[in-house]
Amino acid sequence: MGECPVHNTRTAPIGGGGTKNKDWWPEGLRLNILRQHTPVSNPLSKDFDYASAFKSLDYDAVKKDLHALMTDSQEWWPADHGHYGGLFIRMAWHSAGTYRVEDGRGGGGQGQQRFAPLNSWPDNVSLDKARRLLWPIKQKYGNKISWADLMLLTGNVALESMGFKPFGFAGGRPDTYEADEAVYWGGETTWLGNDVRYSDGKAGAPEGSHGVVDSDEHKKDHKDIHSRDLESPLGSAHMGLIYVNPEGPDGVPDPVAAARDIRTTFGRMAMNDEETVALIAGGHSFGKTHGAAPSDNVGKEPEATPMENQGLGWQNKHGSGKGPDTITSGLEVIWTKTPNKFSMNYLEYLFKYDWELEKSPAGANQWVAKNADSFIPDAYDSSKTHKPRMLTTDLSLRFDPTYEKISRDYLENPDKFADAFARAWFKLLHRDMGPRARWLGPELPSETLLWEDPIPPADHPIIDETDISNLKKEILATGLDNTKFITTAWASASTFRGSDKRGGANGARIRLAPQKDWEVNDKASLQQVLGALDNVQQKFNSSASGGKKVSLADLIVLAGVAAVEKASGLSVPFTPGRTDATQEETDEHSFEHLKPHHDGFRNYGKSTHRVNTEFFLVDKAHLLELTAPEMTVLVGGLRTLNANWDGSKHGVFTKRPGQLSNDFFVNLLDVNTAWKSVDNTGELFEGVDRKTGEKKWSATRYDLVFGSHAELRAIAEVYAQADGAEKFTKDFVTAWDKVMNLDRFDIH
Ligand code: HEB
Repeated sequence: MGECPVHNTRTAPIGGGGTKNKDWWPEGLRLNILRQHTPVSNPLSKDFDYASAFKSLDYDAVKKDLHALMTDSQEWWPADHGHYGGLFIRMAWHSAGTYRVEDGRGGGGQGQQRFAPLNSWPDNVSLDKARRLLWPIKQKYGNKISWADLMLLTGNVALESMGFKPFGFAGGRPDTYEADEAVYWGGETTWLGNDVRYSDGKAGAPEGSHGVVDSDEHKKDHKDIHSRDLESPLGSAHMGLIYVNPEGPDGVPDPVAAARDIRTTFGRMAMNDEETVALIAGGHSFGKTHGAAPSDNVGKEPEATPMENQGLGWQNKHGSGKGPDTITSGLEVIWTKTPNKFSMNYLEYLFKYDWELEKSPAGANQWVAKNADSFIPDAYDSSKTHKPRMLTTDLSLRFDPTYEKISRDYLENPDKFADAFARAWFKLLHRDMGPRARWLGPELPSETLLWEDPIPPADHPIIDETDISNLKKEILATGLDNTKFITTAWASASTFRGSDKRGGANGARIRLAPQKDWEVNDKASLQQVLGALDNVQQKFNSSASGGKKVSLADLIVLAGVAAVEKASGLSVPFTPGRTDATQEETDEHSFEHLKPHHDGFRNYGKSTHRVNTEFFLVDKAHLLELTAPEMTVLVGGLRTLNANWDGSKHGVFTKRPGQLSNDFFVNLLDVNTAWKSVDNTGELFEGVDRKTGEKKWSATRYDLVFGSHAELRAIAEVYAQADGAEKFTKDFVTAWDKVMNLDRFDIH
């Protein structure tokens, strides 16, 4: 650990080794995140459908095996206090807890804890053992249960096995088979560093922190632990931690300052103060921490451990290297007197005792109950006992005034605490699964939760082919500019993010707060479209036969379909069945995280001091689950359709705007046009005729990147070729249809 990953020259001269493009041009735009998790990296057949495999799983049998595993202590990695529950809860929590609400990435939905960097994160020490303990069960049930589901279900069963009743469980998380490169985990180059995330993207850490200090000038920008701001969208205070430093911010044992970090990082996980207290107090009702001796006894992490260890990292040469000699966090704490049984002891001790700072055997800051007897049973030696102990971050629940109120309330109301913990745990495990249509298995809660972004089921017959073609005529007869139907349909569908499966056109939430007021949605034009479609809807719903109804969500997409058909002369598929959610079913605060600050498809937003405009386009394309060719064809098409958010002409390289054509690519690649930057920020460009100097076009970075970036240019050429026009319109329609249906988990 601790080796600088960017200056390692020991790479093989074969097999893709050597100095690569990302080393030569570290700031170059990369498209690699648009081609991950494709069939070529997946050993399962292309038509393997995880949902149907899971439905054939003997769920009760898996749970029975998991229950038996909990107390089946193995010699190679013995169970503390005779129970693996604590270890498995930590595994599940660290699997799900990487989720960040700002971009929806991270989380337990893909089984990524099996792969780097997560499998080797310093915060995930010993979880390699937890997963290996699970292997016989994974092996037995095969493809019917994914690792992603199994790791989380095991956490749930651990709770049950220790006397706590969880809120429910849903399966349905298909595995991935390669490390996910799309998540920004931070810019630091040392484990546990935080020199970049708190200094506005510049490397340079404060005195006494674990980060790397490489410039005095940057040091003074780095605000102290009481005022610093965590870089967006990160959810943790250090590179390689799930949340915060257990010893306190940057190792300083200050529970109040630690509370500040906890609030920020748990907030990024979509948890409020009540949920945060419930999770920490609930979680630390179980298990123990491990710091039998200094961490220099511990070998390399799984990614770097010698081959003979078969992926089991952190080989420990202290004593037996396991059981009582285990070194995980370097802290040595047992919170309660029944670590393998749920109780109120954690909160009880938190307030009952005075806490005194001490060093763990590994030298880390932790707290011991001053005036307590030694009554907590040792994990292995029945003749030994311990005093209650806590981490700095546990004391935050008492010494932060807001957390204190909540903690005392939970202590006095055990049922309320149990309910809050059960709900927060369920949310933690399921937050990135998307709508209930994806939730599988016999243990779904019957209560609808607001954070599900519920979509009501259709309570009426759905429109048929004849209705669809009549409605299209009605829509076009409103006389509104076609472009407005296209931008509205795009605005509605393109809130979807594949990371946590939120957003999309279903629910018609574009007519509700906060979406109706987002700048990119051009309120005036949106209201015009919604008004017109509302009339179409009322007319249809009051006269249709057989109680049929059309939802506004369907009409918004259908209007886009009708407009694209008119602009292209092609027929565009449409699948009805969306319904409309209400404002009460919409958590405004939570939906605000879906707000686009950039949308290159509508030419919206520009560079920040850390990110060039065109990177936002690729990032958005990734959230829309688009390939590089799909991204390309959509941008080119939307430009000729004149669909810029503000009606500007940037990138509208055509003499016939409104008609779907490959003109964007033909004109962009026209060698007779010379481009020059026309503002001093490098955001806007003008294209002039090389001979006459006459101005022909204007463009943004979103537009010109398709001519300047070699791989995007290669795709653009395909669409600009003599044989590209027809392919272009067909591909555009296919990609358009894909975006419109990204959230249709009810039908696919
Ligand atoms: Fe925890 C453990 C920290 C939250 C659950 N943790 C633990 C440890 C530490 C921690 C350091 C130790 C490790 C070892 O082994 O050594 N946490 C922490 C922090 C936080 C937390 C800092 C924030 C504040 N947890 C949490 C949560 C949960 C948990 C939220 C759930 C819910 N943990 C846990 C458990 C355990 C731990 C169960 C035990 C494990 C065993 O036993 O193995």
